[in-house]
Amino acid sequence: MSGSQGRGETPGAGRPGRPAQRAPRDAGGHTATGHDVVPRAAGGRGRAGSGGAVAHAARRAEHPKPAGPAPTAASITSDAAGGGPGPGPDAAAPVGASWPSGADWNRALELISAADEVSLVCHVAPDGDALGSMLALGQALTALGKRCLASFGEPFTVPGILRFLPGQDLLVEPQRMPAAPTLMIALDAAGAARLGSLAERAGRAEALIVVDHHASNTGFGAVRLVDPDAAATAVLVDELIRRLGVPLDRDIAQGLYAGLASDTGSFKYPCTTPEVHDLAGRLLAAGVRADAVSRELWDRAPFGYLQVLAGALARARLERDAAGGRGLVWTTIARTDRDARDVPYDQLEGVIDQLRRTDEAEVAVVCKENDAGDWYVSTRSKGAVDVGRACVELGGGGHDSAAAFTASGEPIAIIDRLRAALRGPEDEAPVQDRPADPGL
Ligand SMILES: [Mn+2]
Repeated sequence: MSGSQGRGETPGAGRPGRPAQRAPRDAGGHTATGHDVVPRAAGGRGRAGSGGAVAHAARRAEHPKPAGPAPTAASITSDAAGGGPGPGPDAAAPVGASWPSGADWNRALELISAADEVSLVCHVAPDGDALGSMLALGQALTALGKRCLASFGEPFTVPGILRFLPGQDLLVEPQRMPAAPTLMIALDAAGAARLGSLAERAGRAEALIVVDHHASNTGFGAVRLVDPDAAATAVLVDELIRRLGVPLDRDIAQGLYAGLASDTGSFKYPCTTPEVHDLAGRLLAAGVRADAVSRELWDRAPFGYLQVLAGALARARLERDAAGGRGLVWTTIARTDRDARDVPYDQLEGVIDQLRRTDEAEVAVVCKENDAGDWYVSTRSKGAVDVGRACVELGGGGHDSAAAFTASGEPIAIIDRLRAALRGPEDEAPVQDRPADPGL
C-alpha cells in the first residue's frame, strides 16, 4: 500500500490571492437550513473561463505520477486544509471554478433520474472527504433504487482510518467498474488525472458529473457541481442529496460528517464557516456520533505509531530564518522508520499536526517516504505564507495553508528546494504586516 494523502490537505476554497470576504450570494438557492450552494449571479461561469485559466491550470496540473528521472516529479494531492473564506467580489475566478447554477443542478438531477446504474469515483488515495462523500452519495442513490458501484484508482486500499465508514459494500476494484459507464460521478477530484486508472473510464462515460470544491479544478466533466467556496465536497453532496429528496440517515450522514470534519481539520481551519457548523449540526441530528468519528479519524493509532512519532519529533529541525524569517520546522519519516515498528504509511497523517504547533515556525513540513520509495511532502502554514504556491512550483498542489508535493531524492535536497520556493516575493513583507490569524 502506498500513498494515502494527508488528511486535511484537500484543496478547499479559493487559492491564491483570495480576499478575506465571501462574495455576496445571489438571491435564491438557499436550502431549508440556510446554506446555499447556488452561484453568485454575476460571477459564476462567466468568470470561470476568464484569462489565464489555461496557463494556471497547466501550472497546477494535477498529479503527474512520480516518473523517471525528474527530480521533483510530482504527484498530488488532495492537499489543502480547508479553505478559508472564498473569493470576494474582486477576486479572480479560481481555475476551473464554475459555481454551479440552478441549471447545473437540474441537469445533474435529470441525468441521475434517467440512470439505472451510476458509477461513482473519487480521487486516488482517498481522504475522508473523497471517500466519505462518495459513499454517502452511493448510499443515497441506492436508496433511490439505483444500482451503484463505487471505486478509486490503484492502489485500491481503503486507508485504515476510513474503514469505519458505512457503505463500503458499494466499493469494487477499479477494473470491475463499467468500461464505458452510462453515468459517472466524480467526487473531490480536481482533475481527471486525479482519478488515476479510472480516468480513462471517466473519459468514456456517456455523461460525467463532477462534484468538487477545489479552486484548482481543471474544468473537466459535462455537468459541473464545483463550488470553490464549499469547505468540502461533502457540502455539495449534501445539497445534491437534498435535491434528490433522499433524507439523511445515520449512515449517509456519517460519510458527510467524515468529509466535513476532514477538510475543516476537525472544524479548526479558516473554512469553518457558520454554514459548516449548520451542516454539522444536521448531521449530528441524523445520528452521527462526533466523538466516535473523531476517534476513528484522529485519535487512535497502534502503539508503534507513538514510537515512529517520537522518532520524527526527535529528528525535527527548526530553522528560524527560513520562510522569509517566519520560521520552518520539518522532519522526515523514512520507510525504514515505520517498517521497524510495523506502522503503515497511512498511519502517519497526524504527524504534521504535531509539528504545526511550533510557535517559532510559520511553516511545518513532514517528508514521508511511501512504499514506492517516493517522498510525499506535506506542508502547512498558519496563514502568512502561501505553501500552496510553493508546492505548485515543486510540481504539487493544494491550498495556501495546506499543500503537498511528491519528490524523489534525498529529503535534505527536497527541503532545500522547498526552502527556496518558500522565499517568494510575497514573503518579503515585514512580519508585522501579516494578517491576523483568523482562527484566533
Ligand atoms: Mn475535499
